[in-house]
Amino acid sequence: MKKRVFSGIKPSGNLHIGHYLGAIKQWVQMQDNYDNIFCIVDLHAITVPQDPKVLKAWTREITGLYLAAGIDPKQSIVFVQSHICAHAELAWILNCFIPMGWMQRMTQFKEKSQKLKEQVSTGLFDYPALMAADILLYDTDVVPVGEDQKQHVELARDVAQRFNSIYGETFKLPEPVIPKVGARIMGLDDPTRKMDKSETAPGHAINLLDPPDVIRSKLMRATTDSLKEIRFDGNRPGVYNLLVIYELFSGKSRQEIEAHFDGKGYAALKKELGDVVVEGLRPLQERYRKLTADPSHIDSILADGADRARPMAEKTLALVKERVGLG
Ligand code: AQP
Repeated sequence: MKKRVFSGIKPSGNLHIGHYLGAIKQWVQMQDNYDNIFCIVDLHAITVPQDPKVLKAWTREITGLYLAAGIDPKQSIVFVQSHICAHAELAWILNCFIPMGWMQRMTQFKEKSQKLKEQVSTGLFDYPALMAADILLYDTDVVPVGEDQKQHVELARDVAQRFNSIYGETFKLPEPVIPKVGARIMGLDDPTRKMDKSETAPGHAINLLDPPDVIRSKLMRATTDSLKEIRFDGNRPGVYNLLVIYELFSGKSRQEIEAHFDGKGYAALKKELGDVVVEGLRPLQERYRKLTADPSHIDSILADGADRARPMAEKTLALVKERVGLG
């Protein structure tokens, strides 16, 4: 029996290279060795305001990008979270087992609520309960995520343990898997902050569907520092971030990269980085255009994915309701 992977992305903006290097690339690499479920988590997206038409369009765009990046819908289940009611239903039940103190410790809520102030929704606070439901419904073993999501996966594990200790073995305990390199790709304009899809500053992120000239010009404007040497030095966040992106797209070792750029300046680094990123994204962009030429193709993949995932989710939910005494 293969171990099960569950992961997802919110359709709340353009996917960027942080999503690719921190999440999707890992999913593709792990695909053959695991039993995979990849979700487009639209219920999570509405924790902040969304335009309904744009939300639907992003849901389909992200599905196309999963497939273009190499997720095979025959091998892996790909579906939309809101197509399976069990996610919202289990989230409500888990809410009743998660102490407020656990939720109040979640750093992502603290950061996001500072920006939104009194407009912040209860749904955003409750985000980790819904994410725990997503993971626990499918007997998930492994959750590949970027560093920012580790705390949420740990909460899913804690609530599973708590529920199991009250009602007996019900949920499998999931483990987060964080990539060694690329777990936190930083903004090009401000390398002290995570590359973020809700950040709209034009030089912040390289989106997966950006044309080559846009990619090159964003990189040429990326923040560096006033030093000269091109080295993997975590204390120089701008240059370090560019080198990590270069490392992940080129597949070269850090030693090779430092030797290659020895004596060269930042303009050369940015230019060559532009070349590797453009070439790295070219096949994905070409596949995306082919896959989305017929929009009904994406919809039929999502319908099939929901049909395959639903019985698993409903089985877990029925067991939970029985244990709790509902119905
Ligand atoms: N910059 C990043 N570096 C590495 N991994 C990243 N991920 C996101 N940004 C980076 C990983 O991608 C997966 C899906 O992310 P998500 O959609 O759940 O949330 P997000 O994109 O991280 O949300 P944002 O950027 O904060 O956008 P909004 O403002 O729309 O909510 C996760 O595994 C994440 O770690």
